[in-house]
Amino acid sequence: MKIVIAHPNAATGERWCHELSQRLPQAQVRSWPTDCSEADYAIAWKPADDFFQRLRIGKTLFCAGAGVDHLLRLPGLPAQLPLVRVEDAGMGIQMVHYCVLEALRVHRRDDDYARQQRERTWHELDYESPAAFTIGVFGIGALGAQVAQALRALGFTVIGYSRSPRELDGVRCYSGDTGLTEFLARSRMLVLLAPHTPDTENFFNQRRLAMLPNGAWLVNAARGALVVEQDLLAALDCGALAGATLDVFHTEPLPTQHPFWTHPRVRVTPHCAAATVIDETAAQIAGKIEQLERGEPVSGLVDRRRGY
Ligand code: NDP
Ligand code: OXD
Repeated sequence: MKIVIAHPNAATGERWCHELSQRLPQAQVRSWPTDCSEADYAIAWKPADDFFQRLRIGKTLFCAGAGVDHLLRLPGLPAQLPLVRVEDAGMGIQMVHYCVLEALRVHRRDDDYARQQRERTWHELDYESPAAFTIGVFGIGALGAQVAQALRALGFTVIGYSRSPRELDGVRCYSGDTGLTEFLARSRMLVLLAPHTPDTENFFNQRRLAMLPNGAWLVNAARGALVVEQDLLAALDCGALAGATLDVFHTEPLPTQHPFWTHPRVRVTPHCAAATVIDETAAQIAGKIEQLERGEPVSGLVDRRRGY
């Protein structure tokens, strides 16, 4: 069995090869670029544009992360090639920490206390019960559901929104157009954890950002393409939004001249909310390859029509 790993960082690619070879000793595992032009399986993260022209993948393509948008956009992706994404594999706990950190910062008014310290002001600000602070999680799949449950365990009121109707313990879940209106109107903090698809691209435009309560906070840990950057800047500048924590952007790395870098109401992180944990992910993928070799179905198969 031949497996090719394509990763933009050569050293990371070599780590992948090592982890996969340990788990599938019968396989020939190569790091891309390689002289081989055919493989049974490939595992890819943001491969070069000519990847599918230069490699024929016989059985299945695995994405080395949760979001497959970069692979679906790549020219020459064979229409019938099964594509499988990573399901959690150590990303959930990181995403929980990222979003909990932001929720506590905003709810406990961390920025205000930091400002007061700079001004040497001793003043206790009003405390609001977390139950009165509703956090909306847009996208309650593998990662979003864990984030929602963790925030709920901290006493926040948590609501969720998904493409299809879902149920989550203790979380009021919304879907559809009418659901969206109520969901957004209640979200004092909005956490984006939905994939970048044709449906979600530029979803958070001026009109939908204006549906949030005045002074809401946006956390985008999903993909930059979900948000119209100019509309977000305008909402921040006029004070309609109190702030935004942004881990993902239309262009990454975020260009040095981009206004987000210096905006007083924006916190920028470099797409680090949840990194792929190579050993856990390699174990997940190796397990799925074994299932496929036995002729069994695997979870995490991407539905090309939905785009995730
Ligand atoms: P899942 O596929 O498990 O969950 C996606 C969720 O989004 C589902 O609840 C789905 O709805 C919902 N969704 C899809 N389309 C829409 C839509 N049009 N409107 C509303 N909701 C929608 O994905 P994961 O939880 O594993 O990952 C989510 C995303 O997080 C990834 O696609 C990736 O872009 C991003 N990510 C970012 C990372 C970072 O470091 N910043 C790290 C890892 C992932 P339904 O339940 O009905 O299917
Ligand atoms: C992912 C990511 O999708 O790291 O896995 O963004």
